[in-house]
This record gives sequence, structure tokens and C-alpha cells, in this order.
Amino acid sequence: MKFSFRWYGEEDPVKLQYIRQIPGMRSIVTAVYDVPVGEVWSTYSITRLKEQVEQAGLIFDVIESVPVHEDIKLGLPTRVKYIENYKENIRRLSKAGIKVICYNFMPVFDWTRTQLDKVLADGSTALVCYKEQLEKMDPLRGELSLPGWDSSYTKDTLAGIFEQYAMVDEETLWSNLEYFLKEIIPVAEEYDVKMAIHPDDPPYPIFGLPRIITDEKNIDRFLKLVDNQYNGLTFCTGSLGSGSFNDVVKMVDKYASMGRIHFMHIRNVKLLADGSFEESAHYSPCGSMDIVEIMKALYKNKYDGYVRPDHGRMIWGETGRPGYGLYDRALGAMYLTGIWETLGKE
Ligand code: DNO
Repeated sequence: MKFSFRWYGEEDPVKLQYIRQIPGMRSIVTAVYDVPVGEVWSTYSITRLKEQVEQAGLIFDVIESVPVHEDIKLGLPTRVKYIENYKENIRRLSKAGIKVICYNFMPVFDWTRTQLDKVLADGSTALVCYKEQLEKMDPLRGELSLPGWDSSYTKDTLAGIFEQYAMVDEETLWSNLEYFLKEIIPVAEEYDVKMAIHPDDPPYPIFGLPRIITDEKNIDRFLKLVDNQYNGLTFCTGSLGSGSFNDVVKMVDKYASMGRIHFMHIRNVKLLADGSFEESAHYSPCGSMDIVEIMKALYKNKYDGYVRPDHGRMIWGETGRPGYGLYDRALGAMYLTGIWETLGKE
């Protein structure tokens, strides 16, 4: 298992030097943020990123994310150009040493929460998603914006995109995803870059927009669209785990045994009775996920892909990007490293 940590580039208050000080940390997971979604990343920016990471004594081999342009998800004629750009990004990143690219196929919004700073019983703050609040949220009016969302949309553009999605139901989204995969996976294979789709978070439709990478049945369908190792998963325990219908340990075991997991995002969530959830510390008793069983499933299948501790709470007075502070993620990293070490001695 290769331990990695997400870094948001020079703007990130979490410095590469701090990440390097986490025992066992190997790779940096990052992206080029200086071009709009859908454009080709400049070789200059890719090379600069690589140099920064390597100067800090870390390895540059995972990208999260190369975002998929909305026209591809919508299946518009302009997707042809954006898919060509995507292929070019795969080629350029491969030449810079990238082995895995994480992406998602969620319409418009990436991960969604209803509150970013919920104070938990111990005084830490965490991201939460309360069903009741979610049902009342209107992205066309509300002010909430998350670090994962494309902030370049104005309210008017967003309204236009929502109108376009009125024609896209789940089946259409599936066929647009299939079209995209059939185009890019051959390039990924040729350039030896594993593509790893991130599941939808939360794993059900929101704001009337379809979501399809949500559960075991749909992931099976996804893997068969292009039945090739280069068409794989970022298995996010928190995203899939926030649907009580998902048996996360069973799914990790199944997809790891098929060799289709290339990247693990490991975090814990506490499920509430009405389907809401609160993000919690990685330690299993803090939430509803059994992290030890998840690690055992990976160990049993000799998992050799990447892993990163996903979202942390804000603790010890840290401020910063919601979910992506240093301290709690570093605690998570050490918890996972400890479990992995123990499994190796049994
Ligand atoms: C949330 C992240 C996601 C992920 C994208 C991948 O914290 O895991 O934003 O990066 O969905 O494209």
C-alpha cells in the first residue's frame, strides 16, 4: 500500500514540508489549478508541480483530479474537443510520471455537505450532511460553495446548466460516461495511467441531478462498460459509506480482489437514523465504518495501490480548507499506517 496525502498547491496552508514529516508518507496527490476545467494542462505547470513535490522529498505520481468538462457529462457535440483535451492531459501526465488519475462523473457538483463547521461533542468541527437541510438547499439561490465545486459558474450559468440537465436522466448519463470511457481508456492503457473514478458523494441524486456511481450494482455496471484494469476505482469509504445500503467492507474486498481499486480514500462517517451523516475521526469507534475490517480486506487482497487519509475534522485550533487541514488527516494517516503495520506482522 502506498501512502499519500492530498495537497492543494502553493495556496494550500498545509506545506509540503509538513506533509513530509508524517511518518511513512510517500506520495503527493495534487492537480494543476491554473486552467479552467476542460483545458489542456501546460507542460510547464505539470513540471513545476513535479519539481515542487520532489524537492520536498515526496513522489509525484497521483493526480486528483483531472476534472471532466460538463459538456462531456451532458453529451453535447462539443464533448469531442474536451475529450481530446482530456486524452492530451493523460499523455502529458504520464510523461511526468503519473500512475493514477482520479476523476468523477457527478453532474455539476462534486461532494456536497450542508454545513462545514459543525461543532462535535469534543469541540472539534466537522463537515456534516443533514437530510433535512439538504432538501431545503437550493444551489441556484444559496450561498454555500464547497472547495470541490467549480467556483467559476455564475448563478446564471448554473441555471443554464440545470436546464440542460433536464434532458439528462440516469440512462443518458450512463451512455455519456460509456462514450467517454471508450475514448479515454485506450489512451490510459497505452500510456500506463490507471483511471480511477471517484464515487458520488453523497451516493444518491441531489438537487434533482442524476448520480450513478453510488452502489455495488452500479459499480459493477461501471466496471463492465470497459472491462479493463485501466478502468478502475477510487474507492472512497466515506462517500460510499454514507449510503447505509452499501456494505463497504464487502465491496472493498470484492473490488480489490478484482484488481480494480487503484486508489483508496479512507475516512469515517457517522450515519444517523434519517440517512444524514456526520464526518468523524478515522478511528473506527468514532463513526459507523469499521476501518480495521476495511484495511484487513485490502491486506487480504495484497492491495498495492495508493491510499490517502481522507477528510479530517478541524482540531487544535487549526483553520483552513474544510476537510483538508493537516492535523486530523495526519492522525488518520498514522492510524492507517499502524493498522497496516500490524497486519503485516500477523
Ligand atoms: C472530496 C474529494 C473529491 C474528489 C473528486 C474526484 O474531498 O474526494 O472532491 O477529489 O470527486 O474527482
